[in-house]
Formats: sequence, C-alpha cells, structure tokens
Amino acid sequence: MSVMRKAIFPNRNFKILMLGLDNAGKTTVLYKLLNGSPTTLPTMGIDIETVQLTRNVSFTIYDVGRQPEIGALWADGLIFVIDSSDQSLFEEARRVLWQTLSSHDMKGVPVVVFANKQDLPQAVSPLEVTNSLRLSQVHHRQWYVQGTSATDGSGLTKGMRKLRRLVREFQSMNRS
Ligand code: G3D
Ligand code: MG
Repeated sequence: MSVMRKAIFPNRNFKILMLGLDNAGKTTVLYKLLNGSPTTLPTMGIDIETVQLTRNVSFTIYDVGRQPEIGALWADGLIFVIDSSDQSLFEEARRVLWQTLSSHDMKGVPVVVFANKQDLPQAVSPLEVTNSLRLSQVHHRQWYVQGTSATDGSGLTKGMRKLRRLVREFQSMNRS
C-alpha cells in the first residue's frame, strides 16, 4: 500500500476530497491508504479530517451526515463513498452527492464513487449503485464507480488510479 501511495500522484499537489454519509467507510479507506498507521490520524469524531496522503497529496474527509453545509469546499478530485449494503440510505446519499456536485467549486471536477462494503452478502453491485445515484444523468464531468471493500483494501488501488487519470485529464483540459 505504501508503494501505491507513492505511485498515485507523483508530480503535483492535489487536493482530494472524500465524502459520504456517516458509516460509509471513509475513515477505513483512509486507514488503508495510510498503510494502517492510525496514530497519524487526528481524533475521530470531528467533522473534517485532513491528512497529507503523500508529500503532494492532501486528503480531506468529510462526514456529510454531521455537517450539512457543503459551502466553500473545493478539490481537484472527489471520492464519494457509499455503503453498498444499506439501500435504505441510497436516496440520502444521492441527494448529498448531487448537492455537492452542484456546488460551483465542484464544477467539472471528476468523481470516483467507491461502492464500498462489496464483501457483505447484502451489498448491491457497483452497477446498481450507479443506477441508484443516477450517475448517467451527470453531465460535464467524468465519473467512475469502483467496487471496494475498505476493510480488506480491495478496489482501492484501482479506484485511486482511476481518479488520478481523471484528474489529470480534467487539468490538462482546463489548461488548453
Ligand atoms: P465513516 O468514516 O464513513 O463514518 P468508517 O465509516 O470508516 O468509520 O466505517 C464504518 C463501519 O463500517 C466500521 O465498522 C467499518 O469497519 C465498517 N466498514 C468500512 N468499510 C467496510 C467494508 O468494505 N466492508 C465491511 N464489511 N465493513 C466496512 P464498525 O463496526 O467499526 O463501526
Ligand atoms: Mg469517519
């Protein structure tokens, strides 16, 4: 995993925002990305946690359930984590995602959805998550849905690499 951290965004400073409802698995994702070194993390229970994932990648976690105002958050790339095993929360997750994407600071910013908890028997597929979030109606930005299991780390590398690619494409488009 630490090799993965270095490989992700080698050249520039990036700000990644990770958000999702409470209990989606955000902190677990971050732990895995940090190579299981929870002592480097700030105390749990605060609304916004920011860590330096690598020298040039800052990672901000946002528990939307705890703080409804999205406000002036911005990022180069967005990760939206959803608990694929709890369909009763899909509508709320969709509302939060769409509200976030409608923010001016998020204009065009690519989003990778982590359809998390794929290891649980009641989890629905990434495709079903895609449909529930109505991602086919998302225009003017790149998006991708990655099935993940944050507890064992599966899918995280793939999802982060995809995000890197989309962020690079977005930035090169904006420069030209
Ligand atoms: P949050 O930071 O988004 O609020 P957490 O979510 O990372 O705190 O995770 C909430 C709970 O879901 C935790 O369980 C965590 O272990 C579990 N979880 C996270 N990702 C996965 C996953 O991929 N699979 C499974 N099976 N569980 C996951 P606890 O019991 O510690 O509350
Ligand atoms: Mg958390």
